[in-house]
Amino acid sequence: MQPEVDRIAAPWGDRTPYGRGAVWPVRVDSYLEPGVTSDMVERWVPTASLLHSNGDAMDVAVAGGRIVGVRGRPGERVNHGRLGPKDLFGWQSNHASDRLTTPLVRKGGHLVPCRWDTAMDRIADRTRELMDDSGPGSIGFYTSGQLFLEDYYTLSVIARAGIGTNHLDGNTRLCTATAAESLKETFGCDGQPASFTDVDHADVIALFGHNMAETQPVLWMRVLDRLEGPHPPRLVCLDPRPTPVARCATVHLAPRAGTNVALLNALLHEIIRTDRIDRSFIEAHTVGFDELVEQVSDCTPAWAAGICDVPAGKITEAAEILGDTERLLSTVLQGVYQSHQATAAACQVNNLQLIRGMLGRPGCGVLQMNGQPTAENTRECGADGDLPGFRNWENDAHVEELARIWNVDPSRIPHYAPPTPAMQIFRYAEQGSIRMLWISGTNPLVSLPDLHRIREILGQERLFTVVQDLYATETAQLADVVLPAATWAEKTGTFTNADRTVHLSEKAVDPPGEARPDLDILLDFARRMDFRDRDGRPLVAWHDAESAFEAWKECSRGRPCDYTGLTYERLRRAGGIQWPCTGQSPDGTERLYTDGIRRAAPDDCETYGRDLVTGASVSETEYRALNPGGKAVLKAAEYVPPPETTDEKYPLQLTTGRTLYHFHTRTKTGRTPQLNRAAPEVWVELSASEAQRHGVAEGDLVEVTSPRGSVRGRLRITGIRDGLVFLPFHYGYWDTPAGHRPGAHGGRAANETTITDWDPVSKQPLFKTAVARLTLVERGEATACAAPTTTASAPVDPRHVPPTAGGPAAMAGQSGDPQ
Ligand SMILES: Nc1nc2c(c(=O)[nH]1)N[C@H]1C(S)=C(S)[C@@H](COP(=O)(O)OP(=O)(O)OC[C@H]3O[C@@H](n4cnc5c(=O)[nH]c(N)nc54)[C@H](O)[C@@H]3O)O[C@H]1N2
Ligand SMILES: Nc1nc2c(c(=O)[nH]1)N[C@H]1C(S)=C(S)[C@@H](COP(=O)(O)OP(=O)(O)OC[C@H]3O[C@@H](n4cnc5c(=O)[nH]c(N)nc54)[C@H](O)[C@@H]3O)O[C@H]1N2
Ligand SMILES: [Mo]
Repeated sequence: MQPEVDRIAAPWGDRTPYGRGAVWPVRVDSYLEPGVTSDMVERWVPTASLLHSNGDAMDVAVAGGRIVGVRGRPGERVNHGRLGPKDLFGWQSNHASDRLTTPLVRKGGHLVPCRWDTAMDRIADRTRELMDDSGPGSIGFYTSGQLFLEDYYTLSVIARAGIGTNHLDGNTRLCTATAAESLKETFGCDGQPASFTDVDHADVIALFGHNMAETQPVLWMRVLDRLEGPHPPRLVCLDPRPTPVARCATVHLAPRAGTNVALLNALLHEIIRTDRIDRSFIEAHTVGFDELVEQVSDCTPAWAAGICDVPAGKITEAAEILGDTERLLSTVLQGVYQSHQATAAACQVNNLQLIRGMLGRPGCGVLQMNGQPTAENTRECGADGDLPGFRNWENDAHVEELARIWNVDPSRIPHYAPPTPAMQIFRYAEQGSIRMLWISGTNPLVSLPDLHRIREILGQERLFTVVQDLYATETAQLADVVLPAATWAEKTGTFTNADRTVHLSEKAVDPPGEARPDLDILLDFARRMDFRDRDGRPLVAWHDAESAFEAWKECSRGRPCDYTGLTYERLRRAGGIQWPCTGQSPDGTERLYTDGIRRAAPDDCETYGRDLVTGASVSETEYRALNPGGKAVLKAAEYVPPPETTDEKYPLQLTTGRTLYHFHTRTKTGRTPQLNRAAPEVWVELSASEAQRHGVAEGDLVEVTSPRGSVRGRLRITGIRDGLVFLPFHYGYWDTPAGHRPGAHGGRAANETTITDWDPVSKQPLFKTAVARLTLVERGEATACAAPTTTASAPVDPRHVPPTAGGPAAMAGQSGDPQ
């Protein structure tokens, strides 16, 4: 192993191969800012990464009251010391010179600095006024997957029992709503079945619409190390782009965007036809097998080949690999969740695991992945469209239990209808029934679909908006009140990664200026509003992160996400622990469903489910008849074509997504020199033959236009499937170079082009299936496209494109186990 590596040029660092069932070797990655050596570090403060859902555990180096670097924690189950490029460099954005340092209020059309009292009073006054005049339904909250558990739980209590509004959701609706929904539909309840350690044991790893190499680089290092060791696993990849995952796959299926269900139904068809199924498992643990067999009976590989434009032989080959293995691990992410028929497709992956009996054993399971670092907590705490503790809003006993915990009357917790999904909250704001929207830790003016519309909604005079963020984002600039938040390493709290690992993240340094932890802001609001329980005591009875955590533990007791065995002290000593963690399982729980399905019984389940094609609710009576014994439900779905189809005017399919070096709307990674230099500007991906058809070449400035709007960027010719154009969605307008203006012809944000539409089951917006046309704006001549060359955007012809590298500024340490 080299002691130092340019982690922009080599994002995954050096290999430490290991064999099946062995322990993944330790490699400690570290980065200290120039001029700082480890003997100058005064303290190392434990936390985990807040720039993806992997939960990479790390120590923050502090010197002179500042963060000066990070290093991976060798003893942690998730990363064994490794860090990804965003983990290594991204903390520098904490120190950006344009952090918000005071609250701002709108005066005469401008945002001007003010005191905390002024800002908070303005919010509390408006809340009271609206509650009196229009009722709690006029107030909405749109939160995040990037705050901490303690923040979400507090917000959930404030919104649901304090104000009594049903309009509370997270940007998790754009992110992991389908993960949650597919787990509810199949297993009756949210909760990740598998564990990251399943990578150590699997013989086949199938990645469905998941570019793990770029979006969970440390988990991908684990896969790469297995691929180089004895008995390597085979990979199956379903993705229309030549991602690093696709390049390592034994079979890469690159379907037409929006056709996942057709492909998955054909895979199920083949596995059933060739009798590669586990009949005793199906019998013991599932219902619905006959309906599934019926649904996929005509879905031959030849049929799917016509729909997906994938050779039938490749589908058969994939089915053989998936069907023959003894240890199958599947992962699912946005290529499924944000594509057409999201929940229907995600459920077919669950079905694949179930009919093969691949669940609850080492190497066998499904990871319906999370994306954001704390999305799991948004879901658990009910700061999204769920009740806290995965409780069922239609089950009166669940609502009563919650009311008992909060000591309020059950009627105070809205449960007359399902909690309002984010896209509907924006719709209500558009129509004028929601008059106040409190946005925390998310930047909808870049991340929501169809930005033209979102700009109009948030720009309305009659809508009072509060934005709680670190920077003056595109969204903050339209707010009535802006609250400066402290973030990761400036505040204490817990969060939970995609395989249920809970980490404690400790405060390492003070926030800049008057910025305050999100929890303090919420507690301040609760105090000003004077919310009371039914005995007249404060509804929110906690005062800091640890006491909020203790309150949450009681709410989680007996639920699938049981935290009662955890304390801050235990997390401090042991590092990450997987929930459920109770008196009976003090060390946490590696896998769910090791001895059968546990949470699908009608009295226990989180939902009675929905029809996968129409989204129509299944009634309690129907569910009791379908699944009296609380087994897993094999839910079948027919393929239906995507809502937008290509035509003469819009001949290309359009999809959007991520690159390794940036996080979302770039508020952090755009302020990190090493990361921003690696991918400084928006680009457009097209295949070589499609480029030829359009008469455009690498480096040309092109415009991508959909029925909603357009984006301008330089062309990168890659191995993406023909007929598809890809835009990264990271680029907004806060650091716009000349020529890119919001809403103007040729914007910079991919969401100028995306559609206002969502999955009927999970209500997750469709970011990955639309149509567009592409036109030449200006020849590139000698100008190169700045898209990364190390990732899915690698050029097919690298000759005239400078390779992505970080140089001396990106050299990071890597070493074996220090002990
Ligand atoms: N570097 C980086 N890492 C991140 C993030 C980030 O912004 N940057 N964000 C985090 C978050 S919040 C999330 S949600 C995750 C997302 O992580 P991923 O889901 O891995 O990332 P995406 O790029 O959104 O989409 C994955 C793939 O879906 C493919 N795809 C598009 N349309 C279709 C389709 O119709 N069918 C199939 N099968 N595939 C399709 C795309 O080609 C793309 O490669 O990443 C997390 N990690
Ligand atoms: N076209 C297209 N659009 C997409 C996607 C796609 O693939 N394609 N993916 C979707 C997905 S999966 C996601 S998750 C969303 C992400 O979309 P957003 O949530 O809008 O993206 P971020 O840039 O992460 O916004 C988080 C905001 O919170 C602020 N923040 C960070 N830490 C803290 C904190 O501790 N406290 C507070 N108060 N604020 C903080 C950041 O500065 C930033 O402004 O985008 C979605 N939009
Ligand atoms: Mo996400």
